[in-house]
This record gives sequence, C-alpha cells and structure tokens, in this order.
Amino acid sequence: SFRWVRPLQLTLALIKPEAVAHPVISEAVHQKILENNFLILRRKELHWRSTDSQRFYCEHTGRFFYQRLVEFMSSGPMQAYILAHEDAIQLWRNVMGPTKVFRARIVAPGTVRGDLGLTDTRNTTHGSDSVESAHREITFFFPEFNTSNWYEKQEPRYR
Ligand code: RTP
Ligand code: MG
Repeated sequence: SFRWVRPLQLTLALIKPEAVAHPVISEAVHQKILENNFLILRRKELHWRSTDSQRFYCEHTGRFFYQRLVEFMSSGPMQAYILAHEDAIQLWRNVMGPTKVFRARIVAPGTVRGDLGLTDTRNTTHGSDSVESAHREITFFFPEFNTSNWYEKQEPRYR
C-alpha cells in the first residue's frame, strides 16, 4: 500500500555562542537534531560582528532585551544549520521549547531550552518562526543556497 508523504520544509537553526563555547552542550543539541530525524542540508560555524547581529535581529530593535541579545550573539562563534523535515519549522520550535528558560524548565522539561538553557538570552538555540523568516534567515547565513530552487526540485514522493 502507498502512503502520501508531505514535502520537506526547511528551517534555520542556530546553536548560540554559550552552547558552542561548551562542546558537551553543542554536541547534545546536535544529537537532538539527529534524534528527531532532521536532514542536515548545510552546517557551518561562524563568528558574528555586532552589525551582523543587529541586522539579523532588526525586528526586535527597541525591545528591552535587544542590546544584550545583540552583544551576546556576537560574543563568540555559533553554529548555523539548514534543517529539512516535514513541518520542520514547528518541529524544531517544539524541540527547542519555550523562549523563557524558567518557563521552559517548568512546563517543558526534556526540551533543549528546558534542559540546557541558562537565561532568556543564553537560551541555547534559535529557530525560524515562519516560512518567510526561514527563507530570510537561510539566505542570511547561506547566500549561495537557493531555497526556492530547492523547493521546486522536490517531487511528490510515495512510499
Ligand atoms: P528565537 O527567535 O531565538 O528562535 O526564539 P523565539 O522566537 O522563541 O524568541 P523571539 O521572541 O524571536 O526572541 C529572540 C531572542 O531574543 C531573546 N529574548 N529575550 N529577555 C527576554 O524576555 C527575551 N525575549 C526574547 C531570546 O534569546 C530569544 O531567543
Ligand atoms: Mg524568533
């Protein structure tokens, strides 16, 4: 019998600097990616200048946490991933858990932020929140990766 399989969706995931600074933590996040059967299409380590950080988080300009977020994200190397899965955006956000770490610890133990997050800023990971932001963020980190080309290349698959 054949079962319709929905197409793969892309998301951009980041392992933030405080996690990359402790390989046991970044390795645990990497294991979570593998355990959840994401396909890793691209992966790289990079160190932002504060202007990169400001550009990436421009939607949060003026929020009370903006300045410390921008400074923190350019404080050391991080790792960027392009992940593919059915409903990758929502799945990765579920794996990360809530933004606020004390909330994550109480309502979402077992998630990345619930188990490994330190503060609301040093909360281990980032994930795109919509198809539009995934496209913007993938292009931000991997300008040579053509997302629309990738989506078009996917054929309906049966199994
Ligand atoms: P992210 O963008 O990092 O995947 O997380 P998110 O959608 O859950 O959170 P968002 O509202 O987009 O915020 C981006 C990052 O800003 C920091 N933040 N701090 N202190 C605070 O109340 C606060 N709120 C947000 C977090 O580090 C969050 O990841
Ligand atoms: Mg966000």
